[in-house]
Parts: sequence; C-alpha cells; structure tokens
Amino acid sequence: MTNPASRKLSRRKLIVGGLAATAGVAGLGVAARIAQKYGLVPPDHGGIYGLGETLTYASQRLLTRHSLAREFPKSQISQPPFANEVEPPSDQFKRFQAGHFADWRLDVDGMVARPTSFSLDQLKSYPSQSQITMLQCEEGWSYIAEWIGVPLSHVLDVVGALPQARYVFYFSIEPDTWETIDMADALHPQTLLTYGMNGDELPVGHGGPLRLRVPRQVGYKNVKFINHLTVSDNLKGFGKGLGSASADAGYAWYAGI
Ligand SMILES: Nc1nc2c(c(=O)[nH]1)N[C@H]1C(S)=C(S)[C@@H](COP(=O)(O)O)O[C@H]1N2
Ligand SMILES: [Mo]
Repeated sequence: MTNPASRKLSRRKLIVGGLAATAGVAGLGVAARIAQKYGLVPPDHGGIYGLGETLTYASQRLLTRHSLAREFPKSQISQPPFANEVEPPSDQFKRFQAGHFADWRLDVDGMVARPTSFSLDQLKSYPSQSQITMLQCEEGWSYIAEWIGVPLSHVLDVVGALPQARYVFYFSIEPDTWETIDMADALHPQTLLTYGMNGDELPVGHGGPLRLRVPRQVGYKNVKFINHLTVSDNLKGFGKGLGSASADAGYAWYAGI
C-alpha cells in the first residue's frame, strides 16, 4: 500500500531522475524545459546558459523542501563567534543605537493583506524560536552560534501574505544591501528574524537589532540590520531585477548549502 507521502516522494524522485536522465540523454535544453514546466528554474538562470544552476536548484527544491539545516549542541558554539563585523557607519543608525533601538521599525508591505510597521518589542512578543546552527561565508570560514528570533513565517501570517506570494524581499538599513528568498525558504521553520544570539541581544557586529537568518543558505543571504520586507510574486522592481544585490554583483541568487 502506498501512503500519500511516499507517493509524493516517488513522484519527486521521478521528476529529479527524469531531469538528470533527460539532461544526459536528450540534452540540457529539454531538461530546462521540464524544469520550467515545474516552476523549478531559479530566477537568475540566465536563459539556457545557466543549466547547471537550474538543475541544482530544481533537485534541491524537490528533494529537500522540508529538510532542516544541521543543529549543534551548546558545547559546539564558537567562542567567540567569528565576526565579519560590519559596523553600519551611518549617523541614522547611530541614532537608533543611542535610543536602544526603541524607534527601530520593520515595515512589511507588498502582497500582504495588512501592511504593518513592527517595533522590536512587538516582534519579541511573538513566540520565539532558537537554533544552534552554522553560518558559512562563501569565502570559506564559518562559525556556530545560537540564534534567537521569531520565525519569518509567523510575521508573514500576521500580515496575511497573499496566496500568490512567491518571494520575500528583505532590505537592510545599509544602502544597496538586500536579498530575496522564495516561499520554500521564507516559510521554512528555521528561517528566523533574529534579535538574539547566544542567550543575549544580537550584537550590532552580527546584525543587531534585527537580522534574517536563513541557515540553509550561505552567509551573504543572512542580511544584517533588517528594516523592511516586501512580499511579491516576482523579482522585478529592485536593482537589475535579479532578486538581490549580490545577484546584481554576479553572485548566485540561490546559495543553498
Ligand atoms: N547588512 C549586511 N549584511 C551582511 C553583510 C554585509 O556586509 N552587510 N555581509 C554578509 C556576509 S558576506 C557574511 S559571510 C555574513 C557574516 O556574518 P557575521 O558577521 O555574523 O560573521 O553577513 C552577511 N550579511
Ligand atoms: Mo560572506
């Protein structure tokens, strides 16, 4: 007897196996068309030239949609946490900091039923989650820390993200620093708007007062000093329309680990 879950799984296996086999036998062009049909083409695929990436994203999405980033015991927390410290130098940020971030707001707009401006206290009043996970920079270094925050999925619930939503833009107060993730990552239980680290406030050097933690993607997707989210059904309208400042600069939009 097959239960619905295993049927779904075998369908996934079939599509992924099919993609790989098609890529091998009939050529990458056909595999690309299949990937497109199933909505598995990453937004920065670059036409038929980015096929390697298309296949990586497609297989990853089909097989690991629900998989969890590895979590570690407390004893493995890095002491001290390795910081690629970014002190946002702006006077505007320093004013927020001087006021203990009481005036910091997270504005959420776009395809939501109830656009909302959240204070940090509001975000902290929601059920919090913590995780001990590794942050990995694309340049090779990494560290393990405990991250504390509210699941992004909860905030999306509060604002009523519309069913057509496909991406969440997240913007830093730091100029030209923004990213997007798809809904699979936005609604993932380990994707948190973090305000705490290792049992304390999230240090400014690590992105305080608010940082998006996406432990299934590399460091640069984990943007510091978040003050704005926009929910959308496409990636146009910001920068070159590739879905992130890093993609505009030539890095992969999807940077899964
Ligand atoms: N606002 C902002 N967020 C950022 C960055 C940045 O320069 N500005 N650097 C990214 C990169 S490339 C990495 S590897 C991590 C480093 O995080 P850490 O300082 O906690 O080690 O932050 C990411 N988030
Ligand atoms: Mo990085």
